[in-house]
Amino acid sequence: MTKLQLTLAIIKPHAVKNPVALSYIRNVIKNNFVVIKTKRIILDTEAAGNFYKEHVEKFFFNRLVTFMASGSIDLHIMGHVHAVELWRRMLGPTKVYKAQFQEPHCLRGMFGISDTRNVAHGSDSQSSAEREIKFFFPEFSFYNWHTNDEVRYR
Ligand code: RTP
Ligand code: MG
Repeated sequence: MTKLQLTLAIIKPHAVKNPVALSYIRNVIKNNFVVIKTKRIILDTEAAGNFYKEHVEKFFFNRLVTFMASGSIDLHIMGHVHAVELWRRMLGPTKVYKAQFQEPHCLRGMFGISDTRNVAHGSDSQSSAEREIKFFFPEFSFYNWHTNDEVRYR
């Protein structure tokens, strides 16, 4: 059996609140990945800051953390042989002006509002995916999820 690579996708608060964006994104996910676990949560600013701690020195850190704690976010652990790269390709460039002008059909090109409100997060490597999945799903088993944890996307 081919081993699936896992990644973590987080739908950001403005997209969770937008029914058109949310249903489009959910369909893209469902049609391209095996969705293993999903969870809707609200982060407090401390947890959001922890999640984004690699960016603590950046000028956008406070607004990113405040925004990510401003409403519900949807977490998805999802699998594909090239999960990390495929999801980031579907998201498109971080900066929305680039997304809109260079790749208007990517998710950030279609639904991004600003560099902070750029629709969704995607792990940038397998090791980031592992860290991020453990951050939000500490009980998740990387070794036997395929036998115990797979759930169909609802
Ligand atoms: P992500 O982690 O969200 O999947 O996005 P990314 O790898 O493409 O971008 P990264 O450099 O990791 O930045 C994390 C999040 O910080 C926000 N950001 N704002 N100039 C800005 O205002 C700015 N630059 C980055 C974005 O929301 C990005 O998703
Ligand atoms: Mg990143």
